[in-house]
Amino acid sequence: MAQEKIDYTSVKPYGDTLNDGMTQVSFTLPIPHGEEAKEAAKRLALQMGLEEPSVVHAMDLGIGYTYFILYGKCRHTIDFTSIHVPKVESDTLSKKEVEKFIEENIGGQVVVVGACTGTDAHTVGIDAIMNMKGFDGHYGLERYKGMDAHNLGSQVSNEDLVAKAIELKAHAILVSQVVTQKDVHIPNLTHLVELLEAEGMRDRIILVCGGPRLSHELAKELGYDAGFGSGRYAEDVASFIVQQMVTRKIK
Ligand code: B12
Repeated sequence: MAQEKIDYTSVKPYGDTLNDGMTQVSFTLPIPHGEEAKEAAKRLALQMGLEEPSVVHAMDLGIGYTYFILYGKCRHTIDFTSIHVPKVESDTLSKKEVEKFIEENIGGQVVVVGACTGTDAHTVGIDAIMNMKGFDGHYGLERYKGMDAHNLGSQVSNEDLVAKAIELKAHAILVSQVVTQKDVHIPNLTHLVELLEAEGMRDRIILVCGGPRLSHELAKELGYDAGFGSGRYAEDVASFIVQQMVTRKIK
């Protein structure tokens, strides 16, 4: 089949044929299940920009709530060529390459301290990056030769994290923030930067945050060196840290 030419200045969702706009959405409304509910969902989908919406699934959630899945044709397009997202600018090396890089360019151990901070109790993200067994087939920093990784766990205060970084003479601090309700992560992440500045150590430490709703752009805005979101692995972070150490001459 010949590849159809795609106009990147005007793309829209694809279902069966290019540019048919076919889109699936799902949502819950606080209304009782029934024909009126389906009609309400369709009208809402129309307002969302979906033409010819059809309800393909409506499920009674009880207590007057209904869950819907709808299909429709998206009438909007997006200019893909106009999109530029700030991204972490470092080459991702494999675990072996990172280890070789440390041996050849750094020499000693790279000390990394990490935690999920504030009231946030979600340990899985920081464990995925730091723990020996890693995540999704990618080993964590604890398994890297040349890295001395300390995972402090969750609900760690910024004060304790900084104290540990000082005690261990850390080269990098990793912070995980998973809960972002009511923007609770913003003051918490900012507070850590303020503490590091007050200790006079911000310039000589690599400060990285991560979490499913954190972007590199936000991380930079808040005074971090990098931010990593979903789908990132230990090697992305390790590569960034070791390359920064060399560029910024952090010892
Ligand atoms: C498991 C889980 C829990 C468990 C956590 C157990 C544990 N030990 O971690 C429990 C049941 C305790 C829990 C509690 C709560 N949870 Co919860 N939880 C989840 C859930 C289902 C999965 C999270 C997870 O483990 N993901 C897997 C990991 C591997 O992914 P990740 O965290 O994104 O990490 C990756 C990247 O983001 C990145 N990364 C993450 N951190 C870092 C750090 C660095 C330095 C770097 C480089 C990269 C990095 O790398 C990782 C690998 O790629 C999510 C929903 C979901 N499906 O995501 C809700 C979710 C995160 N929870 C949520 C909420 C609201 C809560 C509670 C507030 C609920 C309540 N009302 O009590 C409490 C909060 C408790 C607290 N004080 O924090 C919301 C958060 C909404 C928001 N926008 O803030 C979510 C999204 C559910 C939802 N849709 O509402 N939760």
